[in-house]
Amino acid sequence: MTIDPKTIDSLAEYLESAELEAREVVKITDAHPQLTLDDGYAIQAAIRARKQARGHQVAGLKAGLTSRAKMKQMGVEVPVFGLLFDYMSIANGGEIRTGELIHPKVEAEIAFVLKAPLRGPGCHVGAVLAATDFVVPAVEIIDSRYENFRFDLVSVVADNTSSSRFVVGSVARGIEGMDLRTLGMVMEKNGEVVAMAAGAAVLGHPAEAIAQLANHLAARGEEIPAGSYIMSGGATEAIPVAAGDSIQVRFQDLGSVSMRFV
Ligand code: 0L1
Ligand code: MG
Repeated sequence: MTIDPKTIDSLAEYLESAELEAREVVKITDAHPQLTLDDGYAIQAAIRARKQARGHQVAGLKAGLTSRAKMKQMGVEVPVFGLLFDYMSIANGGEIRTGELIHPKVEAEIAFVLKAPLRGPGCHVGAVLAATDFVVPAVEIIDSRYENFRFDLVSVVADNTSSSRFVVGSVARGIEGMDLRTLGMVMEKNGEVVAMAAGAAVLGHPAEAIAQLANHLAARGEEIPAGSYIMSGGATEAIPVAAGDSIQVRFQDLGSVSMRFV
């Protein structure tokens, strides 16, 4: 850690206020170029503590920047991990108020729900599949608090990996007989196809993202608890949306997920 607890708290306040006030800010490494990835995760943990102190609960976990398309789009080489909170969950088919967001983008994801805890180190795709209760289709709405989505790895981790809203579809399926690598997703914006992908776009297999999350948490003495909802990361690049837009993502074998931006 290169910063003291007071600086961690003040950077958490800086980023969380930007989120809650839907206001973009300068990336934190401009003023603090010495920050490390561990510092970024410490700031993210301080944001979690601030939300929990106000009565919010963690509703899930996420891996981000897990596809080549996303890594290329954002100019990074490794995945990141973040938190989803209760107020971020929007019903399938529901409305998302853009006035509460800065510059939202959407991405199609496969989400996992676990029936057993997952603990690293050494967690792998096989262990994730054995611990999976079912998978559900999902769309994540990301909304970096940084100007023009311009950030580095440390800054985006501190900003809770741009978590903002998420929508979960209503078809849940056990993974028996499913090949998540070839599972297709087609995203339509206002009725036009804007992105498509297969599950393998996420680190070769979306379960790999969950394994990497378990290994990341293990290095911090934590595990993924049974019952957790975890988003494996956008298979497609992220698509910008604005008020008036409708998004529908059709998932092979998993139904569809839709929302309207108002
Ligand atoms: O879920 C994601 O892949 C987003 C991670 C953060 C990067 C971004 O805001 O695009
Ligand atoms: Mg995502």
